[in-house]
Amino acid sequence: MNIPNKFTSVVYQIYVKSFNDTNGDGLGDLRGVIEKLDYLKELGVDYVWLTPFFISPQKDNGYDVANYKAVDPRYGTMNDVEELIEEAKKRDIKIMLDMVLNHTSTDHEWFQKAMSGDQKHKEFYIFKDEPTNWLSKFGGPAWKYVEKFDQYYLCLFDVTQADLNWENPEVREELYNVVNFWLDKGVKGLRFDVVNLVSKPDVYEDDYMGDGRRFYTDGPRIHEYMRLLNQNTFGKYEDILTVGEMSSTNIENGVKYAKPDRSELDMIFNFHHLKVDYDGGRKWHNKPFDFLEYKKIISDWQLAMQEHEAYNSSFLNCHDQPRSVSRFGDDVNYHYESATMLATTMHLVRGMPYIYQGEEYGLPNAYFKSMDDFRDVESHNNYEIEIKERDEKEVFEAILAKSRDNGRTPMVWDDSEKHGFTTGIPWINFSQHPDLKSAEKDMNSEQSIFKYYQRLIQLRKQEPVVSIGSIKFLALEHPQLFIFEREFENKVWTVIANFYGQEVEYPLEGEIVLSNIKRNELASKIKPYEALVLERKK
Ligand code: ISL
Ligand code: CA
Repeated sequence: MNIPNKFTSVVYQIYVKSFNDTNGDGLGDLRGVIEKLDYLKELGVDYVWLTPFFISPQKDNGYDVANYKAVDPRYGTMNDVEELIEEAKKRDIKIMLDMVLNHTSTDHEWFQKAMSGDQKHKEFYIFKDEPTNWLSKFGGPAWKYVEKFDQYYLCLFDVTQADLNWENPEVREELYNVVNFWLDKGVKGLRFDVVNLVSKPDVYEDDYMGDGRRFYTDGPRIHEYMRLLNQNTFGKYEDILTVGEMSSTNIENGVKYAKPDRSELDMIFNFHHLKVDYDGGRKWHNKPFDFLEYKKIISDWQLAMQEHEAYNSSFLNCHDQPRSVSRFGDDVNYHYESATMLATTMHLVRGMPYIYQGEEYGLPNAYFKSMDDFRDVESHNNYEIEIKERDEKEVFEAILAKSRDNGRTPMVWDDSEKHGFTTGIPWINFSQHPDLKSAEKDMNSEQSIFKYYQRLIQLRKQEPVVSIGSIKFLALEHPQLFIFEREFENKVWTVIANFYGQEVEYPLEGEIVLSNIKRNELASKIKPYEALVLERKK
């Protein structure tokens, strides 16, 4: 059976800075990625997505690009990128790059020219005489005053990340040019950063109901822009995989972005399922995750995308999120079970699984001891804002739970002092979890999370029921179990996952395909954090 690549592939995300350092400066680098290609091949992934390594002042770790077509020397050289593409290709691995096209660094030549008064380049950005009351995603106002012009420029993220003016066709042309530059080098995948924010409204007005996002999220011309991007860049090729990172989008727009006959993108990331532990919708206010809400969001998105033949992405981790094993699992008492249970659900729903570095051996949250350990601009900005209003301890707890740095601690390759990540001083501390397990230790253990991921990846390649089967959800009201069925031709797989540390009764029927607790009979209760796949014929 010949199933298109899109359905059988798995993506592995590398946060270059924290992956593998080969020259002892404490920062991961491109040669470090080349060095680990065999490891990735062994895991069985098809694409490797690299977070930005372009020239950047690193105010937001490379998401503030100062030159899209040059490699930041701290990560390596253009030759390294070319070698990486080549070496990956030898192993049937394709490279996916991160395109940050909503904003540039204020160090970018375009912005520098704008600041020198060059009108053409001023129109590359969004300068206004009056600001609105919109808030930045990283805290504080979304406008920065420039005395020289007595004007403000829009910055939805850090003040050093100026939003580009996509209404200006010259800007779009320049950005197509950037994308084509990398496609010409043999890049086979593209991840577009916050790309649903690029269409800004015609009129800039104050938001009396929120932080302004409703005016620029999935903005008025967004679908037109996605089609134009497609036509002018990757759409000219046969085999480029695309994913758009969609900030606060909704199902209706999500379907549009990913519906194949609209010629926009292959798939999107949405984050609604990763906000179920935001108390009252506020990121820096913790609450235990709302399991019923979580299941409802996953099933609503899955079913809507299925109905429109649009493809999903499936993920719990990335460089902006706390670690799933700490957040939804139990990284102390059921480390292996909860890591593999979560992986089972992510790999067996309908869509392309994204594995984030370290996830494959259950890397936990950072568990840092003080704010000095944190590097992330969002964490520091919000800490300062929140302690003005609330108890400092409570704020620190929230940072511990939600900081993006949870996902940015270096890889723990082995049990040596610097964990095989570096010979120098790592730019950010290793996770301080008291029982930190290395990739090497996991690999040699009876219960290897890595080996379980290998199995899940193989199943996708061997079983059409995984890659192209239909999906339906069961028992959405069950307080403890996540249950769904996949179906292809006469084969039905039931996936049962216990999201909690308590046993629970549930009737079981069928043949065991996969079990994360080596279950060999159906008579007993579902164990803590158990995941089970059962097959029956229709
Ligand atoms: O984590 C967030 C803040 O709570 C999100 O809003 C996040 O910033 C959003 O998902 C956008 O992320 C992407 O663009 C940012 C960059 O900092 C992130 O690392 C990137 O993934 C700006 O380029
Ligand atoms: Ca380095």
